[in-house]
This record gives sequence, structure tokens and C-alpha cells, in this order.
Amino acid sequence: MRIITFGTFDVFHVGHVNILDRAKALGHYLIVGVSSDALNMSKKGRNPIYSQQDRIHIISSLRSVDEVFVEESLELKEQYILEHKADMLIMGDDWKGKFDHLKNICDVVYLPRTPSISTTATIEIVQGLS
Ligand code: C2G
Repeated sequence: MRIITFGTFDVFHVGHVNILDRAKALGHYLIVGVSSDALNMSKKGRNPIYSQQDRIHIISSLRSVDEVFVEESLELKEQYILEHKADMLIMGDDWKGKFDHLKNICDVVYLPRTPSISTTATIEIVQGLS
């Protein structure tokens, strides 16, 4: 089973490790679309703390991850799934229902987020220390 998932993975943290490990456990090959800096800017209105190149480097170095590509647009999910021959799309449940229209080309599964950790909260804590 080939699994695909997407994310920015900025200020990499344990919630990111958990979803990638759980995604991998559902199949044998894990493909990760890492959001480009430009996509992050359009989604969140700010540049990521870590550059696209560094985020890709971090994700590529994980034991659970077999393949990484740049996600240029949220609208291209169908194309990415077909190109990578993915059988299952995994997303955190903050995206619940958002990708149900892709159920005609692959399984779509939303996994519960790891509680009490996020990139935004971490940035705010670090900002508060200065
Ligand atoms: N995540 C999680 N637990 C957390 C934080 C994040 O399980 N405490 C999951 C998210 O649900 C997501 C993945 O980790 O599935 C990556 O999170 P983000 O980097 O915040 O991803 P996002 O910016 O939402 O990008 O095409 C979809 C987007 O690229 C997803």
C-alpha cells in the first residue's frame, strides 16, 4: 500500500513525527508532499521559519519517509495522488472532510492530531522568551 500525505512541517516537532510514523504504519511506502514557501505564504500569510529546502531536507532524512516532493498548490492533490500512484491519502483531522472528494481515486483517512503541540504555539512560546 502506497501512502501519501502533505504538510508544511515548519519548526519540525513531535506531532509531525507522530503523523508520519502512523501514516507509514498503514502501508509500506510513504510519500510526502512538502508545501512550498509560496504555498505557505498563500495559506498562512507568512513565510515559514525554516526554508523549503531545509524542510525538505528534514523530512527526507526520516526513517518513515520514502519519497518527498514539493507541494506547489492545494488544488493539485488529485494530480499528485495519480502521479505517485498513491492508494491512500492521510491527513491530520484538522483537515477532516476537506479531501473527501478524492475518495473516488484513493482511500482518504484523517488521523487525530497530537494534542498540545503546534508550530504556531511553539513560535509564540519562543517569542515570549525574548
Ligand atoms: N499535525 C498533527 N499533530 C499536530 C500538528 C500537526 O498530527 N499537533 C499534522 C497535521 O494535521 C498535518 C501534518 O501534521 O497533517 C503537517 O502539519 P502542518 O505542517 O501544519 O501542515 P499544513 O500546513 O496544515 O499543510 O495540503 C495540505 C497542506 O499542505 C497541509
